[in-house]
Amino acid sequence: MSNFPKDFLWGGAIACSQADGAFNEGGKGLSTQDCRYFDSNWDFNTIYKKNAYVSDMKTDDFKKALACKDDKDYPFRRGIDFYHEYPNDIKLFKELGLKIFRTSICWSRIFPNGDDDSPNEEGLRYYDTLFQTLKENNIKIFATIMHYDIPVNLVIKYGGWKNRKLIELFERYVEVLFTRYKDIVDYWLPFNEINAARFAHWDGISVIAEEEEHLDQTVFQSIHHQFIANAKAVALSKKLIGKNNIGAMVAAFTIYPGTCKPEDVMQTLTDQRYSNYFYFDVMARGYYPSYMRPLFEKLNVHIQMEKGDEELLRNNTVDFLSFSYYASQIATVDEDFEITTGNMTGAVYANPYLKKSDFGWSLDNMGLRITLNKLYDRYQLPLFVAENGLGAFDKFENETVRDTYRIEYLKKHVEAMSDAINDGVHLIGYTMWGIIDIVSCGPLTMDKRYGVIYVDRDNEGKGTNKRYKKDSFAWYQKCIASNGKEI
Ligand code: BGP
Repeated sequence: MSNFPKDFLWGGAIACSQADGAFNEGGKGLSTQDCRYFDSNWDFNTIYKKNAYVSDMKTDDFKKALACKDDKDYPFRRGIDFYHEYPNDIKLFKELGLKIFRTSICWSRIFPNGDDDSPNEEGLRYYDTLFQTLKENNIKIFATIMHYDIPVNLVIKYGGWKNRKLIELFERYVEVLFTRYKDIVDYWLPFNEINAARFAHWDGISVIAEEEEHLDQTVFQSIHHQFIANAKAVALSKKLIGKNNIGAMVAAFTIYPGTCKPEDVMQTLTDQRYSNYFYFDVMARGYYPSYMRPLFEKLNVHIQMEKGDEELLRNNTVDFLSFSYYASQIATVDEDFEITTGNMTGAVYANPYLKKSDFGWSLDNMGLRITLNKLYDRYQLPLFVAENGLGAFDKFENETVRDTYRIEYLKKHVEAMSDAINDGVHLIGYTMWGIIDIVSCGPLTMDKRYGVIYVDRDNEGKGTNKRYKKDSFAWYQKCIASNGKEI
C-alpha cells in the first residue's frame, strides 16, 4: 500500500564540492572544500568509528592547501568529474526515472573570489548547460546555493561567515542566480544543513576553530549572519521569482530519551531544540525562540543584531522545510549507553534496539516517520526529504554491486514516508543522497558509497571513473515507476 501523491517528486542528490571536480577549470576560484586534506595512510578504522570529522580545518593545513596546485591530497578537487561527465550521468538519471535532481551551485564558479566586481560568465554557462540538459530530460531542479563551499578569498580577506560582510556578498551571488535561473530552477535552498555550524565549523561557517578565542560566540554570530542571508534570499525571491519555492534545510537529529526517566525526556527536548528546532524556528517562524536564552547565557554568547534584522527575519520566512535524515540518536542524563557515531557527530549514544551501518550510524526508518510527523505538527509547512541514503562498503564484482543491504534500507525508508503521508504529513519530495557514488563528506573517501550508480574510482582517485548500475538501480527505477507501490 503506498500513499504517495501522484505528483510526488522522486529524486536524487549530490553536492558540487563532492562530485564536480574540475577545481581549477572554467574560471573557478579555489573553494574552501578544495582545501580539505586527505591522507590514504590515515587509520580509517578510527576515522570511521569516530566519524572523525576530518573537515575541521587547521591553520597550517589551510596554508598548505592554498600552496598546493594539484588534486593528489584533495579529493574534492577531482570528485567524480561530474563537471565533464554530467551529460552521461543525466542519461542514467533519466533511465532511472528521476523526477527531480538536487545539486549545489559552486559560489567560486560564479564569483571566483566572492567579491569580484562581476560574475564569471563561463561559470554561469556551465550551469546554463547543466540545467538545460536536466530540463531536456524532463528532470526538475532542486538547487542548493551554498553546500559548505565558499571562495577561499572570503576566508582570507573576511574570515568566513563570522564577518557580516558575507551577507552582502551572498545576496549579490543570490541575485545573479535568481535573475539567471528563475525560470528553470524549481526549488531553491540557500543553505545546506544550516545547523552544521555547531558540529563542523569549516563546512558550516568556513571558520578555523583553533583560531577563535570565543568559538561559541563566533559560531552563533556566524549562524545569525546566515539567518539574515537566508531572509535576504527569501526577500529577493519575492521580488525576482514570486513562486514561493525557497526552503530551509537542517540536518535532522532525531533524538529519543535513553530511558523513560523524566530527566531523560527533558534532556531529549533540550537537545532537539538546540540541534534542530532552533534553526527551523528562526527560518519558519521568523524570530529567535526564548528557549535559546539559557544556552546563550551558559555559553556567554551575545548575538550582535543590527537595526532591521528582527524585522527582516519576521517578514521573510521560508516556503517549505527540508532536512537530511540518516539515523537517530539518544539523549540521557546518566545511563551509560554504548557510544557510536552519526551524521556530523563523532559520538552519540547507541540505541540498543537498533542495528548500525558499516559506519556506526543507527539504522532507524521509524525515525524518519517520527521526524516527518513532528516537523509537520510544529510548522504545518510542506516538507521535503533533501537527503537520505545508506553509506556502505560496496563490493564491486562482475560490473555491478549486489547491494541488497541498501535496497533493504531504502525500502524501509520509503515505507516510513508512505506511513507519514498516511499520518497526514504534507510531503512533496525525496532526493536520495548520493544517487551516484561521490566523495563522502566526513571521511573524504570514495569507499563510503551511497549511490545506486557505482563509480569506478578509489580513495586516491584511481580507476576508470566509469559508471555501473548497482542492484539498487533497478529497485529504485521500479519504486519511482510505481510511485512507491512496488518496493
Ligand atoms: C550531510 C551532507 C552531505 C553528505 C551527507 C553524508 O551532512 O549534507 O554532503 O555528505 O552528510 O555524510 P558523509 O558523506 O560523511 O557520509
